[in-house]
Amino acid sequence: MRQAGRSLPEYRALRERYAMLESCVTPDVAAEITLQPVRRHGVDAAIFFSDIVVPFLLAGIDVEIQAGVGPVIDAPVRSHQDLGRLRPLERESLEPISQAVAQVVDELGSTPLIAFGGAPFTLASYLIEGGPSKDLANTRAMMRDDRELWNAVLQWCGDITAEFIAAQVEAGASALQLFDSWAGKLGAEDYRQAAAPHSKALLSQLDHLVDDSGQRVPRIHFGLGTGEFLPDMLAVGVDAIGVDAALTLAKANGLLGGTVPLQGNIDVSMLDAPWESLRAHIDEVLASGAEAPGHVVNLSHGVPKDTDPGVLTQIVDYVREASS
Ligand code: 1CP
Repeated sequence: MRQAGRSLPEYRALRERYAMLESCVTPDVAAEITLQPVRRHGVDAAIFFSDIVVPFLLAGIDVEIQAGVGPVIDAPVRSHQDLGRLRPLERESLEPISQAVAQVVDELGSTPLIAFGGAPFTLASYLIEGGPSKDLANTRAMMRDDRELWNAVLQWCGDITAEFIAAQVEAGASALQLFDSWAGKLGAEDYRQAAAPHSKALLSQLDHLVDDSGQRVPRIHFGLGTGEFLPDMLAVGVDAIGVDAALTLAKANGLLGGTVPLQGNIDVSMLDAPWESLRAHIDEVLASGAEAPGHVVNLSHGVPKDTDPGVLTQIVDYVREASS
C-alpha cells in the first residue's frame, strides 16, 4: 500500500537527497526505495515506488509533491482552452520507469512486483483542483456542468496512465493495481456514469498485457468508501478488489457475490494500538477474509509516516504464522 516505505529510516535518509518526484524518475533511487520495505519486512510482493501523478510529470505538466501536502499543480485544468496543455505521454519519457522496474524485478527474483496507476477520476481530481481537496468541488462542478470537457480530461488521464502501467508491466511487473482512492466522494450513480467508463477504457488499453502462459496480467482495484458500488468497481474489468477499513472483508465478499479474491484490510488506525488489540484485529481480518475466494492480506490504506516499522514486520510475521 502507498507509503509503506515512508516509515523507514533508510527511506528518510535517501529522501534527504532527492525531492519526491525526482526520486521517482531516478531509476537507482526508485528501485532502492521499492526494495527497502521488502528487505525489511519480508513481504510476499512489492509495489513499485512511484506516484499516480508521475505520468503528469512525464507528460510535461508542472507538478510537484509537497511534503505534508501531496501533489500540487500550479496551473490546474479547468477550461477547454486548458486542454491544449495536455500532451500525449511519449514512450521515451517512460524510460526511467522501465529502467527502475527492470532493476527491481532483477533484484526481487521470485518475489512479484505490483505495477500501479491512478484511475482517471482520482487522477483528474488533482489536475482539476490543483492539489489535494476534501470535497473536490471544482471536479464535481466540471462533471456536472461540462461533460464534454470532463470526458476529455478523464480520457487524457486514462491514456497517460495506461502508458505508465504498460511500461511497468512490460519491464517485468506481474500484477497491476488501479487506485481510485477518491471514488467514494462520488455517489454511486455518478460513479457509474461519469467515472467507471473511463476506468474501463483505461483497462481495455491493457488487455494485451499477458504473462508467459498467455494469461491476462491480474488486476486489483481499490477505492476508499466505495462499499455501495463495489460491484461497479469490479465490472470495469478487474480480477480482485482492495477493501478499505469501512467494510469487513466478509461484507465486501457478500456485496461482490463471493466471486473474486479480496485485498485488505488491516486498519491503519490500529497500527499504534497495543499488540494484543492489534493482534485481535488481525485475527478478525483473517477470519473475515477466509470467506472470500482468496485473500491477499494488506493494510486498509497508506501507512502513516510515524508508524513504528517494527510493528509492520511483526504483522507480516504474525500473518505468515497464522495463515500457514
Ligand atoms: O508504498 C509506496 O511507496 C508505493 C508507492 C505509492 C503509491 C502506490 C506512492 C508513493 N503513492 C502511491 C499512490 C497514490 N498517490 C495514491 C493512491 C493510493 C492511496 O490512496 O494511497 C494517491 C491518492 C496519491 C497521491 C498522493 N501522493 C498523496 C495523497 C494526497 C491527498 O490527496 O491526500 C500523497 C501524500 C502523495 C505523496 C506520496 N506518494 C508516495 C509516497 C511515499 C508519498 C509521501 C512522500 C513523503 O512524504 O515521503
